[in-house]
Amino acid sequence: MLLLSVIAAFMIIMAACGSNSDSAANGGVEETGAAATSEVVIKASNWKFDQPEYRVKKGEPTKITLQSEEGSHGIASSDIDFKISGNDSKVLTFNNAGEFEIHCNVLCGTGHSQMIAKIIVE
Ligand SMILES: [Cu+2]
Repeated sequence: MLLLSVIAAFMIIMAACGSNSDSAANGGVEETGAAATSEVVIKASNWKFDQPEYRVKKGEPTKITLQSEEGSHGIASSDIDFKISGNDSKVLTFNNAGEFEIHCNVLCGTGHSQMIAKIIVE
């Protein structure tokens, strides 16, 4: 009986871990092909993004547009599955609330490492 409950507890823990790792793998970011209900424009220049933080609504398909206004830049994140290069846009749904760092992922010159901002999912 004790053994059974230990096995049951173990399976519950495994199931919980399994569902967590699914959303952790991409940080809860999905590209579903759904029509966007809002848009966030991120403007990049040498060597900054136009805002320190960008806000998106959790669970809403959001069109994220990157405009490289000066120089060639990109955005990536080490927290979530998020990557846009040059002048491009993607419709993404952010399923996890939180603050996620984004940075330039194109070696663009002396200020490259200062090109850091945040996406706030709320
Ligand atoms: Cu850069």
